[in-house]
Amino acid sequence: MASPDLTLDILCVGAGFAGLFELYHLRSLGYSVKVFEAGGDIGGVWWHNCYPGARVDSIVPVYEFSDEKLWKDWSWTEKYPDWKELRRYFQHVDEKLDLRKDILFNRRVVSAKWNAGKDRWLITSQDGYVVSAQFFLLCVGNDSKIYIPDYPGINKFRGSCHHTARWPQGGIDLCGKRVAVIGTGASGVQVVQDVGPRASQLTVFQRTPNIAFPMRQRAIDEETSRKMKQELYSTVYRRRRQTLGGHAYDLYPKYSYDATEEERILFYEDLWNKSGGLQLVAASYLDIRLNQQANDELYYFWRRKVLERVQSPRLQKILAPEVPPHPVGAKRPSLEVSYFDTFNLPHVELVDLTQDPIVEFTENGILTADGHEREFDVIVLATGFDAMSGGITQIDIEGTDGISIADKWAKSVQTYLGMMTANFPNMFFIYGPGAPTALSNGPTCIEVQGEWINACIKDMMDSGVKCIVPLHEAEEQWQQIVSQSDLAVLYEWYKKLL
Ligand code: N01
Repeated sequence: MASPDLTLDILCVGAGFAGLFELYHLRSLGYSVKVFEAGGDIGGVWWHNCYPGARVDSIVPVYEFSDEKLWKDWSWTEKYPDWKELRRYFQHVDEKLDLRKDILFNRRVVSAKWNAGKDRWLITSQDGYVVSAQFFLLCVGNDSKIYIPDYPGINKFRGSCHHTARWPQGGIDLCGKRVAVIGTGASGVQVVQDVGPRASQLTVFQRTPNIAFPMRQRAIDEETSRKMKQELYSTVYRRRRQTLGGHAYDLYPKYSYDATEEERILFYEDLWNKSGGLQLVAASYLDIRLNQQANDELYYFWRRKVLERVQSPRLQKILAPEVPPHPVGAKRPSLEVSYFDTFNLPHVELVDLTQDPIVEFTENGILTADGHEREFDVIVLATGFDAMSGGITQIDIEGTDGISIADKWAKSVQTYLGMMTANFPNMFFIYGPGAPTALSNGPTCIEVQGEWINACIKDMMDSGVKCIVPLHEAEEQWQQIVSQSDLAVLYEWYKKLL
């Protein structure tokens, strides 16, 4: 076994919200902590996701740290800040908490092995640097491993081709360019509405229509910000820990069909016009994700709104089909400002991949099954991630039984409390699989999990316990709770809200 270049109490991987939270708090407890970050600066997803139009879909101040020393002299300019403002926020956090001195950038962790004799992890980065640490914290987020479909000829294309989460840091000038966007998730929607008006030609390749909700973006002036801090912030930070999704709002404490049809329509109109955003699902009726009929009703409400904005009957059918593509909220809702209007522009084209799949990339563009080769200057791959577990399994982490985390989780992800996994002692993960994660506002989930992990580490350190690992039985019990989150369990939970 290689001898370490550095010996620490704790090594964190990732300098986004989770890694910074852990670094600050664990360092304050007196432990030696470092963060290894694969990217070139702090911010996690907000360092990597600098594609045109990237912005957050949770509102501020919910989407930030709750620590008063950070928020008291930080003012946002928009309800949903863009990636540039989020990066400025992270710089502010760094200045306040003096974090950077303990972060090593451009240092990707590639493997880790538990040394049972010493009760420590031996962790190696891509450049061969080896760290010995008692605790190994994976703060890699749920969307750090990108997914690129295996298109034939993908390397043949001579123009520029980038995944949204690996967008060149210097940006690309897309004015007057022929642009393709593959994928219509949250990232694709944002690229399309941003780039559509300035590209000379934009072709969007859609596999599944996006039931995107209106963002209802708003500017925040200094006076509003001051008042919000004075009157709202502390309440928001207490409240966000009490709700299902870690936001300041929660499901409306009434079942859909306890309301009359008129009441339901007015309720949706109100949500649509006043709040928009994730609230259409997350502040909707209690059973909106459980009752198919109620869910369909919301879909058709949404569809009527979209049809009013899209002129072409052909595009209407592809963007907002008669049959719901999936239940509303089954995929995390995306937010849009002008996404649907963009398709009315004469130089914007929509390809329905269910009818005309991509056959291959060519030197000049993309060939679809109908024999049409479209030429592009830039191809944007908004094709998403190996989400949840991919950021962890891409690191070659070997457990006490010699089996890697990738092999352990190959068939199904097993965790205890969504923060640990059996055979991997003293290894914690935050905002990862088996936890609220995608259903929850990031900073809320990160603070709740981070506090639990920090208390656990402190307890162990204070009492001289060297090692903690979940029992297989405990893991199985947790797995049952997670996978049995069926209607009955959810109804029980929701009933508590009534
Ligand atoms: O990724 P996605 P994303 N051929 O997985 C399509 C957060 N986020 O980067 O739906 C053709 O949602 C795929 O099609 P389908 C947010 O949490 C937040 O957009 O699988 N298409 C889909 O359309 C979000 O949930 C913000 O049929 C293919 C798209 O690619 C998460 O990140 C902004 C394909 C992938 O969508 C991920 O969002 C951005 C193929 N072979 C991201 N494979 C905000 O804060 C995949 N697709 C607003």
